[in-house]
Amino acid sequence: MPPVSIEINYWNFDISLRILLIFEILPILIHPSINIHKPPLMSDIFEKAEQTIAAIAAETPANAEALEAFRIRYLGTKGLVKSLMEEMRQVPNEQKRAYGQLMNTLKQQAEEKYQSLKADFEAQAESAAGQAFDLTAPGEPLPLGSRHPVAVTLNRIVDIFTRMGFSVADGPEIEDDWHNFTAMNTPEDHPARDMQDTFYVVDAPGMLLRTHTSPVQARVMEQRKPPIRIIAPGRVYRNETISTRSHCQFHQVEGLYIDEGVSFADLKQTLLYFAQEMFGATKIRLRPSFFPFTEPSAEMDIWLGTDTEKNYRLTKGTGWLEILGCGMVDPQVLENCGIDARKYSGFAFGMGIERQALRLYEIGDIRLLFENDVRFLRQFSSAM
Ligand code: 2U9
Repeated sequence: MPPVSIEINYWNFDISLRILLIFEILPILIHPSINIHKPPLMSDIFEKAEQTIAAIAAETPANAEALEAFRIRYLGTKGLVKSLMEEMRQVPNEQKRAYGQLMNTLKQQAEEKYQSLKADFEAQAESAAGQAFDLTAPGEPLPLGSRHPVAVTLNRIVDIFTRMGFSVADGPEIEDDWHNFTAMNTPEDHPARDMQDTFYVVDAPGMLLRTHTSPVQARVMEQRKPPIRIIAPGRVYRNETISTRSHCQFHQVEGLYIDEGVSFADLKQTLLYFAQEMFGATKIRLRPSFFPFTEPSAEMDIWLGTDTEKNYRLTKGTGWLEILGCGMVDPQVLENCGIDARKYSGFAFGMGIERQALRLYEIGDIRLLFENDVRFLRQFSSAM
């Protein structure tokens, strides 16, 4: 039988087949990335990985920007490490293990180089910042605080009495009933306790927040022999409704002078000197009053006059302004505190500091003194 020859003539193909050949199949066959006619050689893939490892070792990024470029080139989401890992699909099973190890080395080396250079550049940047710090430059100005108006007022009072030979004493703010009330001639059912209702410590019966600084003087009298010449400034508490004029906490200065032959004349002269120094007052007056711990007792007023509208308003048209309470220490109080009342006598006085501060600085609301709002306190920055 003669051989059969089949001639394939392109032009014999149907038009749609010819389009398919030219536009769909030919581009696939000639595209460089698709090695249909040339499957990848395993040796090429391995070689490329090894070359990349060598390239990483040879890289020398000189600064942080170059290091970032290094990271993107090797470790980025479209980086070489990732694309080489994707080649794993092409590696025959028996070589996958070897290729996997190569990939581990590659990734590890790229990571290690990146991390160590990153630490180097960060340290360099830090020390460069240190060098840029000018030790001779003037410092940042620190905002200066100022004394609280209550402290300024108290300091003035303390200063005047220390000039007269009084020393400052202090004691606990949580007191026992004896020192706060009973020793001060205010036993449990005394009506004066109503005016000095306070806060009681629930877990410690008989303990309370002191209502005045008198227990400080009582404690000094228990411990020392006369002559005693002390002032006791400090915080005190009362169960008061808080308003513009009163608060449940405030500060007092109390004074005590005990010696042989101390008289009401001594009290008067001491407090006149205080009024002159503190307020520039020209005269004082003493009005009879009552306190459980002094007998006789008095309220001291200073003369302001009614010349100015302010003085008229402050003194309610009388010219006199009440400043403090005072009196001769009740002999029973001396005895309560272990002092022989037949041998010694003394005078005492007490004043509220906030009240003086409100008047001195013309502050209209006592609560401002306890809020510690710097916009308020800043206004006293010139006071000492
Ligand atoms: C002892 C004996 C007597 C202290 C005194 C006052 C008068 C007085 C008030 C002023 C305004 C309290 O803050 S205030 O409400 N105080 O009027 N205080 S005599 O007498 C003492 C103190 C201690 C051992």
